[in-house]
Amino acid sequence: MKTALITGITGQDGSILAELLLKKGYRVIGLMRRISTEPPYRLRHLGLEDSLHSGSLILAGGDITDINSIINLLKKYQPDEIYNLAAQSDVAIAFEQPHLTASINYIGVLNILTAIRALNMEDAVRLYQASTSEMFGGTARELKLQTQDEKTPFWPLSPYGNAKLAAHFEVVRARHVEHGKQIRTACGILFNHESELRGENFVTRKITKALARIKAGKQDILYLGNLEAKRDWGYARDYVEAMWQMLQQEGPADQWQDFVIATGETRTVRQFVEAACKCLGWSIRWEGAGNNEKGYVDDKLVVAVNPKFFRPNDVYLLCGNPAKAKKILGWRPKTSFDELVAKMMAHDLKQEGIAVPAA
Ligand code: NAP
Ligand code: G4F
Repeated sequence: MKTALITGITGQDGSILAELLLKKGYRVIGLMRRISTEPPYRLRHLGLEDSLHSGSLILAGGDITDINSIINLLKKYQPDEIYNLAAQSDVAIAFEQPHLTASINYIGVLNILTAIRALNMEDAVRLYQASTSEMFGGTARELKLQTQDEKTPFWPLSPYGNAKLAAHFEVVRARHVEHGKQIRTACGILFNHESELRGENFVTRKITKALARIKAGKQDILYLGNLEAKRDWGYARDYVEAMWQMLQQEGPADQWQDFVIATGETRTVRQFVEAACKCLGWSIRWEGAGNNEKGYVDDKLVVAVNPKFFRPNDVYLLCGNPAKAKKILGWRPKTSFDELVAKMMAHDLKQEGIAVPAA
């Protein structure tokens, strides 16, 4: 039985990856901060409590910024694979808390690499790093690139992107060490991926949750920031498959590779709102522009812009080209944009007690 360590197990990706690895027969160890709710609601939602009781899923207390937590975990559980998903993953918060973001998103990775080396585990372990399309940041605007792939230059525009880029290069460097032991590492440069378990602070879930509440008569208006931003949105369940596939690479460490994981399609935040409204049978009519733009359903105001949700710098266009992942890993997204929105909308309607017609 293989053992996998997941940092960030209480998050969207960590919980869905845990479910996948348990199905594959792994013993899964999850690093969990003491401040997380217990048992974590996403793991409960996925019905993983039995795995906790049987011991195939173990939640171990610790913090990625505390190197002792990592050393103790590696010593105790001797994982074959480490998935480093722990992060301060909210880009807007990163502008307000850049030091905390750097500490979790960059120093956290250094802690893992240092612990692997200190315990002489370089040959025994494989490391997945959650890199991000935010590292491409301004490439569309500055370099006029309409899609991004593994060869696209990085141009981060946020403290989040900066910290993730530093971590990315640290992890890439670990497999190219010239004098010393190399570690088998892979970075997944994942574009935005969402699900029913997406944090409510991210725009897609904020939209589906608010529209369901508006439908239920519990909320009047959904306030958003930049409606023009374009993102390449995929389904998280498809994306965790790619994480696992990346760690099944063969050959010596310096031949391991990083992969862009994306759908290859991009849409504005405004289009996401329209698609979510369509699931409710609503047709939204936009009036005004910029800070005064408003969305009406019939004559009811449903969406308005609030400048407090604008960021000091925003990434205007992300659209990944997953051709390399398709060719080498055989990975491709299974869930379409419309299916993704429908799944999220149906989940949030159900949470509001609204019956969803069978598809
Ligand atoms: P998420 O839902 O925000 O989950 C983040 C996880 O990190 C949570 O389990 C959180 O624990 C944990 N964490 C935060 N600080 C920690 C610390 N100091 N020590 C230990 N754990 C800590 O994020 P996600 O959407 O699943 O994303 C997973 C990873 O992929 C992140 O690294 C993110 O940056 C990256 N990524 C995400 C996307 C995307 O679109 N979802 C795209 C590209 C890359 P608590 O429950 O205690 O807060
Ligand atoms: O949903 P978002 O907060 O996601 P963002 O910033 O793209 O970051 C997510 O994806 C990254 C991968 O590209 C991950 F690395 C990262 O961890 C995270 O998972 O915002 C998407 C877009 C932005 O342009 C934002 O300005 O939506 C725009 N937006 C407009 N109104 C809003 C809002 N975003 C949020 N969160 N809230 C709003 O009201």
